[in-house]
Amino acid sequence: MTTKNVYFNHDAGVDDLVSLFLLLQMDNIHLTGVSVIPADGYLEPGADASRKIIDRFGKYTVEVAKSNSRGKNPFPAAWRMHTFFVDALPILNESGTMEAPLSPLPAHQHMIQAIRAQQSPTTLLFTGPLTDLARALDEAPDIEAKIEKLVWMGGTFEKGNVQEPEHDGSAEWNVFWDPEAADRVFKSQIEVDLVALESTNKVPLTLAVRNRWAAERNYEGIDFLGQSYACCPPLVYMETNSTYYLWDVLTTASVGKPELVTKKLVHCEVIPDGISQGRTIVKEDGRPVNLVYDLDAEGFWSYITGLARESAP
Ligand code: AGV
Ligand code: CA
Repeated sequence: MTTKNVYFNHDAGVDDLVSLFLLLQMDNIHLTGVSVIPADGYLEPGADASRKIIDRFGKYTVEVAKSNSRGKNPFPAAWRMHTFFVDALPILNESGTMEAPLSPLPAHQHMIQAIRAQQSPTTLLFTGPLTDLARALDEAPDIEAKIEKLVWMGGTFEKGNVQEPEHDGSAEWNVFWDPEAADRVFKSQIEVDLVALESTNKVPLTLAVRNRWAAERNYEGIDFLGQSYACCPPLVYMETNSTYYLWDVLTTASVGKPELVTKKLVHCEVIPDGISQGRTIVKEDGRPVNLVYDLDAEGFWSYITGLARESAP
């Protein structure tokens, strides 16, 4: 089977870490590096949890780097605490060791090095803000030609999920954390697949999903899914600001199995400042992105549970 080079930059949320676990199970993917940015999570437990997931569930080892980027608009601490929960899961701490190497380089330089080290182009998977990519492009413009595409969970052309004073609510959080970085990346020539908020409406975390995982907890990997998502409230009565969708996991699944999603070309731009900062808007002469607007939800659930089932060592 031919494999695709993927470099993964994530921000240490529950679905970011679950995404790493799933990437490691994909036979058609060669993970060339992982980096962690402290946006919707904390840095130390984010890097530690990543290394432990690689140790426990990876068929090969992968180097992990920590970002030294800082955002403009911080995520709520209550959400960020989830990183500590995943990092503390007994299944990740049974061995009491951390073997996966930690890079001495900051994330953006680690990514530059990882892209340059491959003969063939690399697909970038980002499930948090784009700060490290914006910095990498400024420091090493040569990498742009070696980036196959960017697959990003970010943005929305419908309703935003930022509810903060001094903002109008129109933005998605990964853009809002560092709107200037998203603007910088959108000004590059890199092809972008966008998994926006509306792309994930069909995959909320519900009790039915939880129960399916619980019923199969004898599989170590499915138990890991259930345990990880145990700290997020499920969608029961109505959507709230704390409702969880499988945002990053869908984005990751679309890299491993592109036929799960349907995309359309949209021209857009990012609003870099002001009360709508981080908003993505459709604009006729804006930059093109491939927006995921539909998906095979049942195919998605069986793909990720199938990967998790096969993860047993
Ligand atoms: O906006 C979605 C992004 C995804 O990358 N994150 C969570 C995913 O990792 C921010 C976010 C929005 N609502 C949240 C978020 C919530 N209720 N809890 C935690 N994070
Ligand atoms: Ca994320």
